[in-house]
Amino acid sequence: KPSPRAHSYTNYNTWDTVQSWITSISSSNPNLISKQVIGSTYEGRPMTVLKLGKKSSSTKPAIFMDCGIHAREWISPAFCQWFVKEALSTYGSDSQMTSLLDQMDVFVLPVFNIDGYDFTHKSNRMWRKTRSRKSGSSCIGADPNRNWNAGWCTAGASSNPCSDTFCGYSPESEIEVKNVADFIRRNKSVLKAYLTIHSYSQLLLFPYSYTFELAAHHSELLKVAEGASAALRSLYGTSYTSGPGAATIYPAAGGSDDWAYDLGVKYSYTFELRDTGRYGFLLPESQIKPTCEETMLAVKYIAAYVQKN
Ligand code: ING
Ligand code: ZN
Repeated sequence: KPSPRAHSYTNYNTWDTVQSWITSISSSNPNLISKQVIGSTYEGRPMTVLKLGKKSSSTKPAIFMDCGIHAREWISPAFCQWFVKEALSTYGSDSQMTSLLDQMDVFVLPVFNIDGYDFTHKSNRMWRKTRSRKSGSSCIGADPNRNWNAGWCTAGASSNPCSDTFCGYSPESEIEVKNVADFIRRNKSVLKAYLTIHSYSQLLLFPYSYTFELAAHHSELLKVAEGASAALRSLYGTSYTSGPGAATIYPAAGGSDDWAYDLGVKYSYTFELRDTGRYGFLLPESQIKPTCEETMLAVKYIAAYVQKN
């Protein structure tokens, strides 16, 4: 088996490279990272969650962040890798990161839809869904952001297995969704925020997407999103729009942020990173660094808010 190409924070890494990076970064930083496998993908790849935070004798509140729910949104896994690097390299020098990791844990799932991500590197760059199969249909995969039990398949989703927004045969039919939902349910008592990273459109979305009804905490969610967007814009002028999913992008049921919010994780946000369509999913590697740098400011803004609330 050939060894994977070297890992780089400013390139789009293949799954094999990300997997080796997960192993090496966690073994080189045992005081700040631990890892746990939360299950396997449909094709049998391990889903590993990294837990970032200073070890503590008492239970710490936590934030969960996933990247790469959709296979072709390559800037998203690049951001999770960048976040982990920044957390480790600025702990002890950046006062905000130090206090965050002293007081809270941040769970990071670097690639959610690993089978799909691997498929975009090897066969079809524009693949979005999982890679599950079911007898009776020749079409492969379901949309892992339509498969959560939140208004499941009632809006902006398709029951046609050949559609790119296929909601799946039932809520959590996709093993990757089930694994993450189980992890979030298990850790529900400590989880204060759920962040999920997508691209593209430059939006900071929050519940709801499955209905036009406003979330119970709408005003606060909007205020925090606007603060985070302003922080992001301060670096390179990149402009983001904040709002509830249904009204800001489109109605779409079965999304992870709506599900986490209805479970009780109040600060639940979907990021749609760069750009607004010039390159779309094919964002050039030259934009990885500025995109990740500006996004760090937004994520840190939300984390700081959650930490004090
Ligand atoms: N956008 C999201 C999608 O799954 C979204 C938008 C967010 C839908 C939250 C539902 C809930 O369609 C992309 N680019 O994937
Ligand atoms: Zn997406």
